Order: sequence, then structure tokens, then C-alpha cells
Amino acid sequence: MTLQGKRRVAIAAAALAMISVAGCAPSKPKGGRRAPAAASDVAVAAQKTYVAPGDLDEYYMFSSGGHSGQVFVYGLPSMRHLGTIPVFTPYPGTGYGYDDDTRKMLGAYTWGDAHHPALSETKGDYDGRWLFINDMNGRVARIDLRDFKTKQILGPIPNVSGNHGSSFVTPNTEYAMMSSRFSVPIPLGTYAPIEKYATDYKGVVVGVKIDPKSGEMSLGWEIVTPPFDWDLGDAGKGVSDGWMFFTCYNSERGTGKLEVTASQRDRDYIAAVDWRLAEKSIAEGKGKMIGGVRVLDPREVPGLIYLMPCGKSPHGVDVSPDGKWIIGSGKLQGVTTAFNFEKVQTAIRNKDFIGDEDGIPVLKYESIKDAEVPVGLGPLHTQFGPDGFAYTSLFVDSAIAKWKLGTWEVVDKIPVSYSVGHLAAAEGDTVSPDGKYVVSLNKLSHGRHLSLGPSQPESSQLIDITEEKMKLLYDAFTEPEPHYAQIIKADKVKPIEVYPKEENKHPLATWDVKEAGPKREGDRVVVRTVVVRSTITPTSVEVNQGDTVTFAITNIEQTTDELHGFGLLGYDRNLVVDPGETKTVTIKADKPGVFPYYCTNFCSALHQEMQGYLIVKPRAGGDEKGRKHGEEHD
Ligand code: K7E
Ligand code: CUA
Repeated sequence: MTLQGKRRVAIAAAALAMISVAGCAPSKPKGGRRAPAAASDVAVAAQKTYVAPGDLDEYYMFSSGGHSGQVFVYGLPSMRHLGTIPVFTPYPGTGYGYDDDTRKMLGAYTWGDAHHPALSETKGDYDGRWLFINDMNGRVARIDLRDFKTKQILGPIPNVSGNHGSSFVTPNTEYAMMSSRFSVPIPLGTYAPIEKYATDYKGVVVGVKIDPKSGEMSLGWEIVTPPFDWDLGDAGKGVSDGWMFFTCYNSERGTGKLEVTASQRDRDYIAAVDWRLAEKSIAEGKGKMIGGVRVLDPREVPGLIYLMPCGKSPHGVDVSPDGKWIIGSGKLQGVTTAFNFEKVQTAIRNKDFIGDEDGIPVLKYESIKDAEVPVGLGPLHTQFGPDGFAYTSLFVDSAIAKWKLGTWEVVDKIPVSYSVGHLAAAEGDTVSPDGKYVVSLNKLSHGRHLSLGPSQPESSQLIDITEEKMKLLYDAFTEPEPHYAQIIKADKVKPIEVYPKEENKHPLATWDVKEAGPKREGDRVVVRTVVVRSTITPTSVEVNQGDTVTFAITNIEQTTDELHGFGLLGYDRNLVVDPGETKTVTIKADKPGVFPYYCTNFCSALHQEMQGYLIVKPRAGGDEKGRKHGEEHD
């Protein structure tokens, strides 16, 4: 056993001793703590989740931030929140959305709704390079796991309204897939009355191409579909590599109260999309330009899509580690269905169809399913663990079911608090899920924590899956709102701690304080700025009212953890510049006066002294007018 391991056991033993004492206490302990369950269970859970000060967690969990537009990073098994990666939303904590580059990347948006993070894969295994994540506003982002920063936001993608079924990457990160939740007339901006929904409104499936070297995303192709509400997706792997699966609800093409109109049929669909055929067809010049993109019509490309009927309004679809089974969960049912990919292929070959939807063949349910697994009520999502076990979240039952692929036997069930949406298994979306944990991403948490008033947090519960019976280990409370998360072994991620000086190719990088200072061209002023403990150079800058001023700030530290901020009062800007990094911030100096700038990120004993002044000289004759105008700065 390692020293760290020994320390952990010793501390856990101490925790056990303490808990045993509390367990004997006759009345409710002070502070409102519940009497613990069997003390030994609590002690085991404490031991399994306790990461001693200075010790490191075993896994990273990247949890979607839902409508906060961010990604939250946790360490497992401690469930400690280690950091927030801002993606679709400005975040003053890291200065994201305040410097020129990230402001431009965010575009006109101040929010995003991010549901499904997807780690990049090589041969179906997480490779620790990138994390992709969707935004309902038709966008998808790439985070670089070398520095945990958002590097690219692609979109809004033409023709897509409500990018929910995204971002799911293929086994060698060839694509991040997208699908539209809301069908609308396309291209966006086209008018059609709601009465024409069934015929004039369209869904869209998109392949976002990923450069295997740089991770750079570009628009690959689109496929137009009937106006179903596409929901979730997963890429085929192993035997089903080359295919992509998307669930939908509202195959009824209903409008109005969807809870009624879209719940009439016994079955909706999982679409099986041959993405290699899509790629090939586009290369051959097929498709029609819609909204500036080439869009394939399944009627004109036979074999592109097939529809697999799946129980009432399915939500999640998840492909087993070997790619053999496609697990689809009808959220209004008590079973989850395992479809057999081989049978799907046979049915396609035999034209075993029961009809079509706008020219897309519908396969016969009985011919393609292997089993209906009686997991419990309201199955949403399935994840995979070691030894061929699958774990399905049950929203209505508020539980997680454990069952066996192939024998379809439900072997265990554990209640969660409360109403689980997604669940995430460690390494659970790879070809070799060998993780020790499942995290239940719950929608409700009432009564499990100190009250915060009406805005209740969500909860994420850590569950041990190393033994036959699942065991609840820990409750963590999260900011809004984790949908899906992905969990990767920590040693697969190799983050840097400073930006090496020799890699900084920014044209305005300044490494010598002697070169710092303003340079004017007409009414544009570029201020080369150096930040290093404990001075911002230059310490003052004078410009004229109406000038456009760019501060190009280089943090010349090469020491880990030495971040410096740049908050500019009166002009609503705050940057944080990491060691070795250069960032620019541009403002129109339309308000005269004196505006302090200062380091916002505590960096040294003389952090407080790290300050300076932007002095804006009023226009000649100035001026009430200038001041008024100035109030409208962006
Ligand atoms: Cu189930 Cu958006 Cu994947 Cu929420 S989604 S839970
Ligand atoms: Cu630099 Cu605080």
C-alpha cells in the first residue's frame, strides 16, 4: 500500500471511531444531522470517498452546466468541485467573455444551454484530448483538455433549431453529431403556419466534422427529416461503427399540448443513420443548398436512414461497449429495449419494413429487438460498467437499475434522491468501461442539504459499482444544471500548468517591461502591457476621448498558479491572464475621466499595489455631450 493509501485508511478508521460514538447518541446530534445508518456502511462510504488533504482524486468528472452554459469539473471519488470551465456564458472568475477573443467567440449570446459533454475518443476509448459540448442555441464547443479552456464555438449551425441531440462523438472523433429538437420551416426565417406542421416543418441531423490533429470543427453535412423532435443520440462502435443513432419523440407530428398530442402512439423511433454514406454522398455532390449548407434528402439517398420503432417517447439511446446492442428507453414505459445491430442489418437486407415516414423505411420492431428489460418506471439513460453490466436511470421510480447485457436479468436496484435524469459511469461510454463508480445526476434534492430557499440545487450522488450490490457513497450538490457528465481516469488527462514562453506566438506578446507602453496610430492606441508580481506596466496611460484603446496584456510569469487579473473600472472589463499568456481587451474610450485598472486575482503580498490609471482626456470644448454619449458604451 502506498503511503497515501495508508494515510487514507488510518483517517477512515478514525472517522469510523467518531461515527460509532455519534451512532450511540440517544438524541438527534447538534446541527440537525441524522442518526447514521449502520455505522459500518457509513464508515466504508467515508473511507471510499475520503481523499486526504494533499491527495489527488482518481477520476475527473466533466458535468454539463445546463442553462448556466458552463462545464463543472469534479474530482472522484471526493466529489469536490475543482473548477468551472466557462463555455457559452461569460464568467468573470476567469475573465472569459471579457477579452477580445472570447467576446468574439461568444458572439451575440449571453447564455447557452449545455447538456451533453463528449470526450474525444481514439479507437472508442477516451483519449483525454478534447471535450465537446452542445448548446441548445444551435452551437457546439470544443474545450482543450491541455489547458481546460474553450477554444472554439461553432455555430449557430444553419437550419438547426434547438440543438439537444448533441454532441456525441464517433469512435475516432471523426464527427460530433447534432440533431434538432424543435422542427421549424427551413431555412430558418421561413414562414409557415402551425397548421402546416406535419408537412412544412422539418427536423435536421448534422455531422460536425472534426480535424483529427487540431480538433477544429467544421460543418460537414446535414440531413433533412420529418418534423419529429430529435432527442438524444449515440455513435455506433465496434460492429456498429459507422452508424449514428438518434431517438425522437412526437413521431405523431403533433402540435399544441405535446404531453397529449405527442404521446398517442405506442412507439416512436430511433433513427439509424449511416454517416459514412452521408459523407460519401456529399463528396459525390449530392444534396441541395438550404440555408447555405448542402442538405441531403433521405428520399434521394436510399440507405441513409432507417427508423427503428421504440417504446413510447424514448429519451436516451446508448450503444453497448461492443456496439452489438442499441439500448433505447421509452420514458413512458416500464421497460428498456435492447435492439440487436445484426438483426437491424438483416432486416434492412430483407426489406423487413412496416411502412415509411416521408420515404424513410420503418423497420419491424419484432425483427430487430432482442429483449425488453423490465428495469422499472421511467427509464431515461443507460450507461455501462465492467463485466457486461448496464445501469439504467429511472426517473419515475427515482432509482438506478443494474442489469446484465445478454441475459437481460435485472440484478439490483438502488433508490436515489431524487428523480434521476442522466447517470454517468466512469469510462462508461467507451469500448472498455472499467470504472468503479456511477454518478446519479438528480433533478431534485429537497431536504438533503441546508435549505437555500426556493432555488434548490440539483444533486449528484456517487455510487460504488465494484460489488454485486450498488452502494450509495456520497451526496454532492451542484449548480444548475447537470444533465449528462463524462468521467475519465485522471491519468489520461495531461494538463499544462503554465503556457511555455516559446509557444506564445501572439503578435502583441511583450516579455520585457521596457517595451511596455502605448503606441498611437490615428485614433487607435495599442498599449503593450506586462503583468508580473507586483506591477502592471505601464502604471498609467493617457488617451483622448474617442480613441479606441487596446490593452495587450502579457503575464510574463512562468511559475504555476501565478495568475494576474486586469479589472478596468468604469468600462466593464475584467480579464484574467494565466502565466505565459497574452490577451487583448479593446474599449472605446468615450467617457472622459480617470479609470483605475488593477489586478483582480490575488497574486502576492503586494497584490493590492498592482494597479494603474487609464486617463481619458476630454475632447476639446468638452463636454456634456461626450459624457452623455459615454454612458452608452457597450
Ligand atoms: Cu436527459 Cu438534455 Cu440528455 Cu436532461 S437530457 S436529463
Ligand atoms: Cu497580480 Cu494580483
